[in-house]
Amino acid sequence: LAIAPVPSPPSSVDGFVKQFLLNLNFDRGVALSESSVTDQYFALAYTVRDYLMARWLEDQKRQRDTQAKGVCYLSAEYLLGRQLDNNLLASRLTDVASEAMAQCGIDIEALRAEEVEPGLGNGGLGRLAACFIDSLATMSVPNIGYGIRYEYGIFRQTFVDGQQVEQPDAWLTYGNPWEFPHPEAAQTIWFGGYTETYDDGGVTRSRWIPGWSVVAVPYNYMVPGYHNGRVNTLRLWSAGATSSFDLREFNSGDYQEAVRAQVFAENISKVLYPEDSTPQGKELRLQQQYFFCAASIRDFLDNVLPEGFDLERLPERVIFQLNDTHPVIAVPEFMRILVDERGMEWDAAWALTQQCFAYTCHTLLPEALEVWSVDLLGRLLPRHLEIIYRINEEFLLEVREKFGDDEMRIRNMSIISEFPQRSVRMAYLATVAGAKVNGVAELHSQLLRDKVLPDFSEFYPDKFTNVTNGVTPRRFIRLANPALADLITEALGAGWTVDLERLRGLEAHAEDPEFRARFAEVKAANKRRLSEVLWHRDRFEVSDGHLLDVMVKRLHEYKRQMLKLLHIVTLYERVASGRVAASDLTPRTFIFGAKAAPGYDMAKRIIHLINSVGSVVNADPVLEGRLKVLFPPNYNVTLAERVIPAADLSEQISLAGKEASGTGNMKFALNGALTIGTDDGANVEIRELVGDDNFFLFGQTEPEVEALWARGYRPAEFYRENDDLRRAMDLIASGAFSGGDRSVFEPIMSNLLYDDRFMVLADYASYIDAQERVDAAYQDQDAWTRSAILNVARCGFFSSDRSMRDYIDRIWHTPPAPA
Ligand code: 26W
Repeated sequence: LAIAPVPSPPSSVDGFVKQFLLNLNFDRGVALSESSVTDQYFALAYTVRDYLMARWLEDQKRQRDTQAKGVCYLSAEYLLGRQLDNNLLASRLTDVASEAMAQCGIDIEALRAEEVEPGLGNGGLGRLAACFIDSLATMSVPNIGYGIRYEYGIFRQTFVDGQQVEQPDAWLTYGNPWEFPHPEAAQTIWFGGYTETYDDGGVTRSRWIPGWSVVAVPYNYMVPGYHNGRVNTLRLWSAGATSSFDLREFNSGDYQEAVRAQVFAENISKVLYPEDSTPQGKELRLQQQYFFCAASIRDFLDNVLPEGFDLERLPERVIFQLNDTHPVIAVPEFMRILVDERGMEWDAAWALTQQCFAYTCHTLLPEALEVWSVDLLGRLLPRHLEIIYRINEEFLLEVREKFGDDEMRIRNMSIISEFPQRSVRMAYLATVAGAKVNGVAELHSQLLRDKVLPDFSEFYPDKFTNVTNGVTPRRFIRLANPALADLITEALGAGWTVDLERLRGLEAHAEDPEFRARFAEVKAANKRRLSEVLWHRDRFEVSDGHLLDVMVKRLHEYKRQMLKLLHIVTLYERVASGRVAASDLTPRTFIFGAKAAPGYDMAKRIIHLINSVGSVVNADPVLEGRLKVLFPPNYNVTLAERVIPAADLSEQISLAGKEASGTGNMKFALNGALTIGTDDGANVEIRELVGDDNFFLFGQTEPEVEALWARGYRPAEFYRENDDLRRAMDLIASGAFSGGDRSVFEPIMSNLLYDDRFMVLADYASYIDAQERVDAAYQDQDAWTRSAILNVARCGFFSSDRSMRDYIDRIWHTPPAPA
């Protein structure tokens, strides 16, 4: 392994300056005196890269030499957030870089602000993938993350007259210093065509004659571990045309026709689907899925494995982890390669598949379970459809063997559903193919077994397991909350960042008044810092002394932003009607952050309502400034890193049984916010750990929800019987927040009154009651701070390092890496 010498001693500011100037001059082609902030940002990023490079190359070589078992994480989304700070932190260069930039007369903060975050994900699922690859690198577990290099990530959200307007996220406009394209390693990915049978020495076999192709170009990204010198790889695929110009067409002057193929092919990795929780059956989406799965599987088999590798031993070498159903098409692709291309017997190939794949489910909403119509699949991937049919046929034979000819059961378990149109249930295919199936929190895994896939858990009793989600403490404590990180280090010593259970040590400090005062000062400073960011960004002001009440997550009815809003309107209405004095309100600033899927009308209307209520509430002098509603647009990872450390109260208020896990809930608790939450997802585990005294529980439990549906839920009865609720809803319906227009928000109101799938009205009274407990608790600042410290101390469990250990023990069985 010939690696150029590390440019200079990492600890030396002089060396760093030299390398930075080298990059500025020779890569950007500018002199320092003439350089723009963009030039400086790029040169800084290149410099950080240079320091990581030797490690990266070494780790790739070591992996080739040792062939240790590793994880291929297949995910359509990686919501990475900004890279510069994370990579400085991982490589211990933060201080050196600041000092070096200062010597060059550059404010490093301006360079930090220059980075456009890669928003290659929608929300929880994509951010989870980013946390997991961070933890795997930090734990020195061999891992490649495979995904798609979308040219446009999640849309940029703006508000026009309070309504969401989407702008394209052109994150690559100025280039991307963190990626390494390898066009020479491009692969051809085929689609369409037909299948035919042929005689293979007396055996009839099927083969695929595909119709068209695109190329998949890999882009590699460094994934540095924290302070351990490890650098793993994230490999994202970009689509292009097989041959960029058809010369004949070009010569005949039909330029349009000549570039058509190019444009068509590039569409595949053009844009991230912004739908969240309700997949749309779009052909392009299936193309995206197959595109990155086929490229990744082939890359692993042809380029990562050594030549002549005995495939029978594959389970000793790799596990493909399916992040939800989006990459499940990798299963028939893997079977196709083994059987059609490598000539393996079906049974042997299937046995390998069932050891090499595992599936994580991230939802409970039936409408979010992906299905592909047989019609579409057969057109786009005819051979894969045949393979899926055969997998299903043999699976159903096994079911008959075990349960007899129970036709009802067979129909329920079939990978192919017949209604409303014949289609492939991707979650079922993943469950049959996977060595393990896991949910993402205890409650979710239990509901997955008992409610979503009961027949499967009976058939495969040992297949189902749980791995509760986690978040990386590097990004979400150290980077996002440096003041808290310093306080923790001072109290507990170093080491907690990679061993988060050590936070337990803070329990004792919670009893120390001086420590509490310092903790409270950190929170106050974080609020001031947020206030600056929001002023700079949106001209919002955060008043001193307010309880900061935060609800940030995708906008979805099941998450119940409407419940939060009804609380705000209730407080406002009580004062506006004169029944409560403004001076009796606990001063609160409510912060919302939420993107709605562009086609999700109700969600967009709710955004409009939040903004409309905000405008009225913020302007009405009757409140004496004691309530403020702030809704900064374009909530993303960068903003999350500022909002979460400042929060006092974390809103986790989904209807019980609907939020698979939540991961924002963990980030807030770890940053010393108290949670107001339902018994849902990982809230259940947070509450168990922090204790009832340090958590505001409200709402029905999942069995209570079920019972209410069974009895018959009539939301209008709750409206009629609760005065506060009726007044709040009537105020909205009266047009008080829409300049007298009663029609704009009518669809929201009638939906709540007559449908209310997520039981907002049923949980309202309990929620208001819990918020009154919050107000009361906030009166005693010192006791509140003690609770906040206990939240931090008791949530070490939610490190994604622990999640990785659970995956390793329960699913992957990758041996621990050498120290
Ligand atoms: C485009 C279609 C689509 C459909 C579903 C995109 C994304 C999804 C995901 C299943 C939605 C998602 O992000 N689920 C969230 O996953 C998190 C990580 O496990 C959980 O914490 C959240 O509770 C869950 O909603």
